[in-house]
Amino acid sequence: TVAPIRRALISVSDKTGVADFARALAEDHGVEILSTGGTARMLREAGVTVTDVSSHTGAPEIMDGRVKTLHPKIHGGILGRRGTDDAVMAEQEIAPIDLVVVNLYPFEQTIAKPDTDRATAIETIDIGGPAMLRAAAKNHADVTLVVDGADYAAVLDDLAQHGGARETTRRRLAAKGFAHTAGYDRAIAAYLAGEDASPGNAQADALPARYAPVYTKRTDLRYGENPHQRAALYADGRHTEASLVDAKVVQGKPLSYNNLADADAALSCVKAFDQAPACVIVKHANPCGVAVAPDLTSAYRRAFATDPVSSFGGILAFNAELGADTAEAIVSNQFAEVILAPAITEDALAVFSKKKNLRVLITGPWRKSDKGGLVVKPIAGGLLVQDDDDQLLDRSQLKAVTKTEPTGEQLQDLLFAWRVAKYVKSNAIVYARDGATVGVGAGQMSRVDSARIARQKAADAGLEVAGSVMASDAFFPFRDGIDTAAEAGVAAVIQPGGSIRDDEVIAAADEAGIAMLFTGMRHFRH
Ligand code: 93A
Repeated sequence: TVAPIRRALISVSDKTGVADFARALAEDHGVEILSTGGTARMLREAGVTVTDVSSHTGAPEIMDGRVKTLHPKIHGGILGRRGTDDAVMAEQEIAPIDLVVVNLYPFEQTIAKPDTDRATAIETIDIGGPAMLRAAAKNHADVTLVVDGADYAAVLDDLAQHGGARETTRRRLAAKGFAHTAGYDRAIAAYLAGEDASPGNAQADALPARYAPVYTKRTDLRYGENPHQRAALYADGRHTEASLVDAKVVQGKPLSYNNLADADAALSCVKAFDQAPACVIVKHANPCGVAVAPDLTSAYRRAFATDPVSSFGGILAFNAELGADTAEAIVSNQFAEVILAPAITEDALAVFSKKKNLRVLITGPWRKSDKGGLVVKPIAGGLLVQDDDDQLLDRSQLKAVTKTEPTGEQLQDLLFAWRVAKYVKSNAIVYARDGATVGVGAGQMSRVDSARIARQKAADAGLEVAGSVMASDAFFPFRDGIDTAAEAGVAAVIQPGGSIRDDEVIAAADEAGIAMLFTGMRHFRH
């Protein structure tokens, strides 16, 4: 069935697009518009004819707006059952309200600002908005609700094509409304419980507000990890730097599920480098080449050289503005799935535009360290929640445990390799030299296998392992990992230490004349 829309109540904090929507309702469909203080003012300025809620109800907005729509003429107008309640509505002079357009005081955005005091936060708890929203959603048999400007078009479409709101539209919007208030109340509850005080509080009783925002669907994806899996992309609604969800997709086919997952791995790794231009190439969620260099083109060439075979169809991430020379270097050299950078010059975009299918993303700038996130992993019957692995290595904690100590250059490379290893799935082994990876061994069940694979990959790529350094994301349980490194000619090793066989492992390094540092910190990534 189709529900007519003759009278609408519009009361919104986020006023984006609402003037055009209201104008279309009034002028194209003859809808009478009721509105609250700020919204009414804004609509009038935009030339839309509006009736103030206060003149409609005969009750002024009072208490600095705390009570503006909480009135039987409003709630009766929304909740009245068309047919059943007609008599009482007539008797009480309650005019039906067929469309409710609300979005709430921006509570989460307000508390996210560091200078928000408690009184301001409390005043930002919307009461009238959720009351109308819930009323409209409850009575969706007759009433249409819009909480998201993205749905303005759907309502206008229904009006244009069906002369009112279709049942499917009303039901969908009602569900969306209750999801919205559910998230809103959860954020308030978490705030009052003091759970949002620390940025990523994995140990809070309830998931912290900042991790339990309302996820809204941004887009359906063609499929998930495999073609038989359905998938979609949801946005958490908060503004985050270098967001992949909000990144500008300049060109190319729509991003797939795997593209987005790999882009995320590439972005998080490249963000770890803030001292020099860096390039990260990811395949199947693992970096297969990483390099820092004086310029992005050299960084790209060296990252690619680590593993040209795996880099085919890779996801390439950069940490600085990407120019035409780098774009040329990529396009003339390889097939890539996704390129992403904080900024890309017009000239570079012109180069990329020749590759129609290549997906190009501009993320916008990011700050040096982006700390305080949570990592969530679903398990049977629940969720594992942990702080993001955002601890940086404290250099003063580094301990030289071998007879030889690393040279200055080796130390630089050890720190580079350690940084990369953090983004490689465990068991992670990274060989590196002169600010570039030489071989990456990822995701093996045994550490010595990862060491062998990294060495084999370096050999396949024609790279010399001798003289390079090695990083291991966790300690070596046996000396075999070091023996493998020694055979390959590795000069220095960085690893957490802490195995019961550390003595044996250190002895293996000493026998081979390898310098070894313990970090005291582990970087498992599963
Ligand atoms: O303070 S309230 O909880 N009391 C109300 O009666 C009320 N009615 C609507 N806040 C209320 N609203 C909210 O005002 C809406 O949800 C919307 O977010 C905002 C719009 O106010 P204005 O039109 O004055 O900008």
